[in-house]
Amino acid sequence: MKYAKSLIGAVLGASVLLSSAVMAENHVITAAVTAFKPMVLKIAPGDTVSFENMNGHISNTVFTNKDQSKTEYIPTGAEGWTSGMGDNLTTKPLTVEGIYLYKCDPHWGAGMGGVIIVGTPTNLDDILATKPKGALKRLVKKAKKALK
Ligand SMILES: [Cu+2]
Repeated sequence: MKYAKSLIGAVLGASVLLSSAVMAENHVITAAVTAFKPMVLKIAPGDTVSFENMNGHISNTVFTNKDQSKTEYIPTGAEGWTSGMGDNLTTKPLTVEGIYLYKCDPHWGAGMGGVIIVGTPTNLDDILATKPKGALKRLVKKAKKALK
């Protein structure tokens, strides 16, 4: 009896996993010269994102500050990513809701970065509280505009 119950549980669990896997979508962001297109992408929790045409580019959620410390502008509990130079990358399912900022290291000076908004932008105030400057400020502005 106990065995039967756990078996039913396992089957139910597997079918829930399967249905969420079927519903999850993959979205494509294409690197073009010194821009990611689309620059702002809104997706549902559990979706994945593929970065394509990445020859000469990097997709990186780790930002280096002036004092060489590192900051990730992603929701608490989320996992960021850093692609290899020139590598196309597909993220793991982005399950934690919020705003994810990323940049291309070689072209960050030209403002090459992007915004992925997963579900509800839970960390918008946290990001604004860091008083972003320069290209980062521009990214946050785009995010806010997309949320209106
Ligand atoms: Cu680039």
